[in-house]
Amino acid sequence: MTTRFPDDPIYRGFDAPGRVEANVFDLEVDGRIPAELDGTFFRVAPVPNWPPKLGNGLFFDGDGMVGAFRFKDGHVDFSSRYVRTDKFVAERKARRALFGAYRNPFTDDPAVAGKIRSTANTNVIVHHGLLFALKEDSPPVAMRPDTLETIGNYRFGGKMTSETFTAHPKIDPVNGELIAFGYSARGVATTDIAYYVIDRGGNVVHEAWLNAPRAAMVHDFAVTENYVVFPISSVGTDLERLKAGKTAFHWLPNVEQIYGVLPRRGGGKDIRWFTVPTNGFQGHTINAWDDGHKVYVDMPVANDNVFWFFPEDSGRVPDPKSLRQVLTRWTFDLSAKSSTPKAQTIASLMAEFPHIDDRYATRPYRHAFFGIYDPTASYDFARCGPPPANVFFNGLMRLDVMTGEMRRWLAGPTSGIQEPVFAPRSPNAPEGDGYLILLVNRLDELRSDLIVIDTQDFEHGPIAVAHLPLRLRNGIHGNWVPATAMEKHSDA
Ligand code: V55
Ligand code: FE
Repeated sequence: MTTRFPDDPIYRGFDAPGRVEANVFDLEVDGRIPAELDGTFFRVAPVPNWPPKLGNGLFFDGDGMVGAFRFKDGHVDFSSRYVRTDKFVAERKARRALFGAYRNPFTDDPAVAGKIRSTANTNVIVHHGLLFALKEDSPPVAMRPDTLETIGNYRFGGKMTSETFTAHPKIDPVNGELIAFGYSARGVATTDIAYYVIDRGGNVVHEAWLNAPRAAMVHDFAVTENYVVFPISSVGTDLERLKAGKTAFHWLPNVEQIYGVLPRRGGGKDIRWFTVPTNGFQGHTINAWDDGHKVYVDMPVANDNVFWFFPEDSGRVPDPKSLRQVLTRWTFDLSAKSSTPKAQTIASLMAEFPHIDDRYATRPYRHAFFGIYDPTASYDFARCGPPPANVFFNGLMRLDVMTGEMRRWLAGPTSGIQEPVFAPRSPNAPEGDGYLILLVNRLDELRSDLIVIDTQDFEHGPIAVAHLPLRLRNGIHGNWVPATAMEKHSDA
C-alpha cells in the first residue's frame, strides 16, 4: 500500500500534508510579544493522514490537527496534536484510509460502517473548561485544553441527541451560554435542524427542532441577545447523489437565498423564514444584534458559487475573476409583513475569515478584522511558485462598520496569511483595542511564522514575529482564549 498523496495541487507546495505533531518551547521572537497577553491561540487545520481512499480528495476532508500557541509573560510556546477522532484511530490501525468521499458514508469501507465520521478539522473553541474540535457533520470531540489530549465524542451529558453540531457555535459574552445547532441532524441529507442553548456549566438548557425548506449546507449562523438566524445556503445535498457516489454537495444555480429567524428560546413553530429572490453564497457571520423588533446580521455574500469543488450539476463553476462579494448588513424586521430582509452594503471586496472583539459578540459592535485577497498586490512567482490551491489571502483589513473606514496591511510578495484572531489589550480595554494574532505562510521558505499586530498601529504590521521551525498547512478557524476562560472542568 502506497502512502504517496496524489499529484494534485491541493496536496502540493505549502499545502503538502505535514503530519508533524510538535512541541516547541519558547519560540524564537523578533520584536516584542506583549507581556499582558495571557492566554492561548488555538487553531485547527485539515492535515490528511492518508492518501484519499478513492484516489482524490478535498481540502475540507483532512484530519484535524490542533495547534496551540500559549502566551505568557512575553513568551510563546507551541504544541500541536492530531485529534484522536474515531476516524483517526481506525485508519491509523489499518494504516490506510477507510473513510471514503467527503461527507458520503456510502463510500466507506464496511469495517467503519456506522462510525462517527468526524475529521474535527474546522474550528476549536473552549467552553466550560474543555476544548472542542468541531466538524459540522458530527458531534464535538472534546480535548484537554492544556495537553491537547483527546477525551472523545461529546454530547453534553448525553442531552445532545443531534447527529451533528456546527463548527460555528457562539458564546454569549454576557451570560457565557454556548448557542449551537446541527443540520442534517437526523442523518445525511435530512432537512432537520437541532438547536441548542448550553449554559456556562455545559448543561443543555434549551432545545428546538426545525425543518429547513431545503437540504443544504448550513455552515455558520448568527446569534443576537434575543434571536438566532440560520442562513440555509444554496449548496445543496440529497440522498440520491450520495448513493450515486457524486460529490455530497452541489451548487443550486437558480434558487432563492433562505434565512430562518428564531427567538433564542423559541420552539420549532416559532421559526420565521425570510427569502431573497437573487441567489447568493453566504460567507461567515461577522456579527449580529437586535433591537427587539429588528435583527441585524453582517456577513459577506458572494454573487456565485465560491466552492468550486462543489460544481452545479451542469459542471459549471464560475470563473474566479467573475466572483463579486459584498459585506452585507441584513435587517430582518419582525414587526413587518415582508418576508424579504433589507440589504445594505458595508463594503465590496474579497474579505473573509472575520473576527471581532468577542466581548461584543451578539451585541452592537463597531470593529471587525478580516483576511483579504488583494489581486493588485505583488506576488513573487519566481520564488514561491503558484499560490496555494486551497486558500490564498495576502493581507488583513480592519473595518469600522459604523464609518466604513478600512485599514489594510499586506503580507508581502512571498507571504500569505491565515485567519486572524483578536485579543484585547486588557479585560477593560475599549472595543477593538488590542492585538491580532495569526499565522503567516512564508511561501518561499515553506515555513510558518506567528505574528502579532497592534490594532492601534495596524498598517505598521507585526510588532512581533515568532519563528516556527516547521510549516503549518493552511488552517480553517481558531480562537483566542484568555487564561481566565481555561478553568478546569470535572470531565477533564
Ligand atoms: C467549510 C469548511 C469545512 C466543511 C464545510 O468553510 C464548510 C467552510 C473544513 O471543512 O466541512
Ligand atoms: Fe467556517
